[in-house]
Amino acid sequence: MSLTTNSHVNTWINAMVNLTQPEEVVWITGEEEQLEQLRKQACQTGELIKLNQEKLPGCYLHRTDPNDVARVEGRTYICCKKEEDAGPTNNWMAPMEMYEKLYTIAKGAMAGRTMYVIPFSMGKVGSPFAKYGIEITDSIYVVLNMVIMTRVGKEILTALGDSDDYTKGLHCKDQLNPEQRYIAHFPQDNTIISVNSGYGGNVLLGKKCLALRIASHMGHQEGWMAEHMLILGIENPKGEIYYVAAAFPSACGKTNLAMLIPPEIYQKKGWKVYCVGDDIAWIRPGEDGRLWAVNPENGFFGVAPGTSPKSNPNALASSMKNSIFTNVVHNLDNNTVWWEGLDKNPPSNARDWLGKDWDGTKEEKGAHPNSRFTAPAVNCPCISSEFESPKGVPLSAIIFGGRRAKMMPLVYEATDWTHGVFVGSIMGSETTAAATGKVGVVRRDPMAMLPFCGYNMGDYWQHWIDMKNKVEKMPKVFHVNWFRTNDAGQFIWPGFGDNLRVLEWILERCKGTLEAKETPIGYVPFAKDLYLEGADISFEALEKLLHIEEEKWKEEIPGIQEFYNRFGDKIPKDLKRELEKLENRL
Ligand code: GTP
Ligand code: SPV
Ligand code: MN
Repeated sequence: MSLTTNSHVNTWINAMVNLTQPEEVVWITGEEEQLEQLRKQACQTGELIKLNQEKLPGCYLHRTDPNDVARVEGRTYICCKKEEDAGPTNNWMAPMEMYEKLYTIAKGAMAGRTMYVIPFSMGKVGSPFAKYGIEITDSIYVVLNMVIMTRVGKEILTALGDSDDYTKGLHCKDQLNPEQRYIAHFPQDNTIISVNSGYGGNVLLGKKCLALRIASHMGHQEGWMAEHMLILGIENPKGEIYYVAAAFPSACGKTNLAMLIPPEIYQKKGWKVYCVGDDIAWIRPGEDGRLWAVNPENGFFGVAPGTSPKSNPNALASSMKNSIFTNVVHNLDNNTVWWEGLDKNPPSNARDWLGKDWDGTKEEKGAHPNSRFTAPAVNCPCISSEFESPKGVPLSAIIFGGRRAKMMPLVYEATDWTHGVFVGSIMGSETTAAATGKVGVVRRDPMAMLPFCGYNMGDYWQHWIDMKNKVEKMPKVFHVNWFRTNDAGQFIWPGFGDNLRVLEWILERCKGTLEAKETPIGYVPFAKDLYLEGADISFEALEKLLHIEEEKWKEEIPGIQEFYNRFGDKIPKDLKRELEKLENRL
């Protein structure tokens, strides 16, 4: 029985039922009773393992197929009408061709299975900026994750009314065949189809697929921006709160920065940090001439390894109830979970992420490097009071960052907005386990959006540049790198909570209260202006982290040129000019 009289929705659902041939259709109402029934069912089939309910109330463990552990960028497509609108950084296929291919795969794919219909909202239901979607899936795991990551239930259908303004998402696990795995986006039809995967960003269609790829296209049309950014609020001892957004590539520190705990000495002085979002920001010009950001998500899909009471106690606390763990170690002694970096005591009686016996003495890791927790945002001890605010928070600064072992300074500031867009466009970062492929190779990842921009990246940069005509008081733009290493391969900057020291400098620059050093790449702090009291780093080491190695920067130029050349006419003139200016200054 359909939960709505919306004929657009019902026509589409009927077509998908005819195509996929499920045994049964279940609409997700959002009611706890129904969800509890689904959890029970998933435990019976082994899809979920119910964890120790005293230590981890409401928590479950899931293992994905071993060949299905990360996003698959090579199999992710933007199927707009014209190939040039997808641009050189996206895979493209003509919409008709892709529909045909995927409908062939989806045909009968739910035979003998149940189809779940999930009405969901990205953003607060009823807010003018919310985007509604309906995901069809044959996976209970997807249902339960979507319930945490988005707003799910009947109220979305009420808010949608008779409108056809919603994203259609079809997900079929099918055979989990990696050769037939496709994550396809049809921006002109507001449609997403994902087949043959059961993993995170490939199948939780509200997240990367809707809130970044489809939404970036919408933002381009409608005059706003969908970005791969955390949003955090920083309260200084005077009680003033400033908000910043930061774009780092996958597994490069967004969740950590979004929930950071100030160093003790900062806490004593009265500094506080509030998390608004850890992965996605929708950013619009506000009526007051500033840029405002909302987090369209409702939970965190965070990297487990490295999350510890020391590195990120807030993320850990968030995942201690009503959460789902994916591909971590199962501790059989007390029916809890473990991952590398949680503590120094791996369980001795356990199963690894593959479900094999594991005792912590083996060479192989127990948790997959891209193992994750799915945790409700409300669990976060430092969640911002503005988290639910429909208009979001005003941005003082936008911060780009990457994972660079060499060369890239701890922090630098762009000279103006256009230069800031340039700084974002030339971002490079070492690849991580968040996507399949080689790890640790430097690649260009503009604005951390390489895998997530739903249209031509050249047009995207122009859209960024043009925002300055819509906004009077643009945020200042910065670039950070927490990941410089010494000759022994150890991180030099202490990172994590100590990153607040860099944020403090950034806020001072936004207020205009601090001088900075002019360099060929932009403004860099004088080492004396970063507060180091209580930090595990010497002044000399900091000076090195702030030193601009001009020779190494010169070596970057040809790579940037080559990257820009791939965009042909689409490369904004302003960016070409910024590159020439950089070259001349070096
Ligand atoms: P996605 O969810 O994939 O978008 O990742 P993310 O950007 O939210 O990354 P996350 O905060 O989960 O961090 C990923 C990895 O980087 C973890 O192993 C962290 O321990 C590590 N990390 C985060 N912040 C820092 C830091 O300041 N310094 C160092 N050295 N490592 C960090
Ligand atoms: C990322 O890879 O940037 C993530 C995880 O946030 S996923 O949802 O799988 O894309
Ligand atoms: Mn992410």
